[in-house]
Amino acid sequence: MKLVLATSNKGKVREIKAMCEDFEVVPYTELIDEFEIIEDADTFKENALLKAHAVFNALRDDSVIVLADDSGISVEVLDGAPGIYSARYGGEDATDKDNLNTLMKNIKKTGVVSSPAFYTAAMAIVTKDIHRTVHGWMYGTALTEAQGEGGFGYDPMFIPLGFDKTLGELDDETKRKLSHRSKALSLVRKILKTL
Ligand code: ITT
Repeated sequence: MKLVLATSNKGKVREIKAMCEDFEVVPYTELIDEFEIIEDADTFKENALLKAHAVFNALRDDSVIVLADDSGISVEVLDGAPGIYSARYGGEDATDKDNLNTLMKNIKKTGVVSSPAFYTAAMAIVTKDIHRTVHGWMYGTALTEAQGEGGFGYDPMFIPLGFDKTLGELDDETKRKLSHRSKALSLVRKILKTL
């Protein structure tokens, strides 16, 4: 089965490919030119659907299965921020590093060195006949100092529950076993089986 990913985030592509070795996984940017998708919905779920529909329509191929991932980190001491705004937390053209530094700085400003936090991944599957969404979560602690270089995005500042190292220090295999993305993907698989 071929899955077209509605993402241009290389970290997501790498992780989804590693978790779906039994599928042919192709980022949409290998099939058509990358284009901007305005993610202006209020929830992870609606933004995931928006991305999946945009790519499905752009591909002009009724036989494709499109998978989108909208995700982010929510920090308790910041009342759930950045949440759906995770990709642009450090500004319009922010890099992953800018976002990471902004989040650590803003947690520090509240006077703490760490805070409970969680990642959310909403995934949308769109075909010519269906559009479905699922969610996965990963709980843990957000730090004010980055540790390690592994993973992507906010991983160097996030310690998953039950561990004493950040996702920047833990190996890819460990993240794969417990991540929000892998939990959502296990539900995606159940839906794909019904197609
Ligand atoms: P697409 O919309 O093209 O998929 P994006 O990077 O803009 O790519 P999102 O809008 O879903 O994706 O934003 C997700 C943000 O949350 C982004 O800054 C990621 O780096 C971060 N993020 C999501 N999952 C993550 C993970 O597993 N580890 C670290 N950071 C993550």
